[in-house]
Amino acid sequence: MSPTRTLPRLVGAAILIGTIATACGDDAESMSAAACDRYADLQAGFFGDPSQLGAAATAFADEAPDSLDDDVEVIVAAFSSDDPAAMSSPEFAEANERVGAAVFDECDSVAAIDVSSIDYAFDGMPSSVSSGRVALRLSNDTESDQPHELMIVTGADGQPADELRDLPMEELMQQARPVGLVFVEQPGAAATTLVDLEPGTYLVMCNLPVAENGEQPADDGPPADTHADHGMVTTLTVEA
Ligand SMILES: [Cu+2]
Repeated sequence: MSPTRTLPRLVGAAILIGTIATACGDDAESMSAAACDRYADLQAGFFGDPSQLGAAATAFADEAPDSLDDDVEVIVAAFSSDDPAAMSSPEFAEANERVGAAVFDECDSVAAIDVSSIDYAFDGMPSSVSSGRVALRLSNDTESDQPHELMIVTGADGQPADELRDLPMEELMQQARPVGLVFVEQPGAAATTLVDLEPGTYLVMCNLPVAENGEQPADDGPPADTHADHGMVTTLTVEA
């Protein structure tokens, strides 16, 4: 075969390989729709059977981009562990923040909301949002070494948010159904959730106890004030 006839074939093959390599490269570098769906499933799993969280994390890992492999491995190990401390390590916080950033930047959503949690308020939380999949990133900007969370709840029996809000905390938690949660233990860290919100009114709150000098109150001690008692509570209207 003459060189002049071989060349076009080689060029053709190179273009083909190049196309395939580029396609794989894209897939490997960013969050696919399937990866985003599995991340939303994993987040919803916080409110289901805890023994299924490891499987949900693995399902996400199967779809997550290769570029996040190391971080996803840390997340799967933490979610599969019987030791709750696995989610308190700085290594988990960093991996969770990086994966959350990819979700926040790359997953389709009706709104991507960046909220700062301070002592004691949510900064940047809108009062309304369109229904559908919302990406919500919470950063912990405490100045007193507090962990913070953002929990989205609705009435388990259809109670409107305003009615829930007026209840004492213990009763509120009995009557509320959580639909979204982001927890950020380490000051300066951030985490992201993907939550599918239906139209309605919701309460957004941080139910963690106020810590003294960074020390959480003992479980068997007197009931502590919650961050919500100090102002970390607001309503969210989800428009149809
Ligand atoms: Cu808080």
